[in-house]
Amino acid sequence: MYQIGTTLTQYIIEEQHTYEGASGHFTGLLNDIATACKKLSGLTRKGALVGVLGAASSENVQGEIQKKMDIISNDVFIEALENNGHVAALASEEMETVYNLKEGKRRGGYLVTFDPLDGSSNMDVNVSVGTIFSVVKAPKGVLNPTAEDFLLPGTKQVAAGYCLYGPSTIMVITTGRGVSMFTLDNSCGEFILTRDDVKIPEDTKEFAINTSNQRHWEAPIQRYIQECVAGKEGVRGKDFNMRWVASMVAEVHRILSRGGIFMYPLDEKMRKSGKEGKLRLLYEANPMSMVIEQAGGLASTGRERILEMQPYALHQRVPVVLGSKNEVQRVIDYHLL
Ligand code: P6P
Repeated sequence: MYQIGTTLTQYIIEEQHTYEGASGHFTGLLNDIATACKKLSGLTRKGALVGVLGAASSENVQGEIQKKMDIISNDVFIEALENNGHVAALASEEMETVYNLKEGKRRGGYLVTFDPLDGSSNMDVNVSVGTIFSVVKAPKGVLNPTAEDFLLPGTKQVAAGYCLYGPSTIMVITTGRGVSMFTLDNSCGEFILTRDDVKIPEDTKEFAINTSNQRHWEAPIQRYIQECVAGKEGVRGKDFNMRWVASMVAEVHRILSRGGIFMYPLDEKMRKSGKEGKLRLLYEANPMSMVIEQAGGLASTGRERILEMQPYALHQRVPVVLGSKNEVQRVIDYHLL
């Protein structure tokens, strides 16, 4: 446990001292990620003032029209991470293939996968967006890692987290020893520790799902949501509230802050189009699942633990049910019936 008010820089350096023989590369990498998030916080705040809103003229690998900020934020992340010798390669929602470092740039011991601006369509309507990142160890002695090197189960992540660009800019990090939250103090440009060892309430009265897809849901999800909506007159015996921000970072942060369950399940419409879910495994589901589990929650596809899945593709999609332990377990149990 660190004292509230500790800066992220101090926190990371102290953490380094607890790892025997630490090289400092991990420390440097987390600081580079923080630098990228500070820059993105400034850009997202300015929005239209710097002409970063609206669509670019390109599509990403998902077939989604890229927003100008998607491309700008991807470039900001690459520029912050490729120059200091802490990473061996990068992968992103916004790039079809692995980003190998330019000739002559020092390679480091980590691979970073990121969604530079998750929920970016919310930028145009001034609703919170965020960055999600996942860190694994790079293969030793490989100058240019390939996509295969990124395809590790989520249990192999050495760090994961997100940065939420909302009324405050809040960075949430886990290195496998609990979850810490840092709020950006714009007056000094430092992330300040505002919550440490975060724990999610095991029960909740709040669910998050895009109910416009209801007619496509599978039976276990139909049942779970119908019971929530039935409220205290139904089998649950209590009323529920619903939230849907369409920005996973905002939903997860709410759950970390006060509990809840977030679901983007597989549905019949996805099945018919050959999709395995909406959210991406490597740079949305895995990092968020590590954060949620480190805070005492659960993260499942409904049928298996997300962190134990063996990825087969960089941009693989996966169903997601995560949040308060007892609610997620109930959804898992409904899938077993
Ligand atoms: P829908 C944003 O595009 C995202 O990947 C997540 O951040 C968010 O939870 C979800 O998709 C929103 O999906 O179908 O509501 O637009």
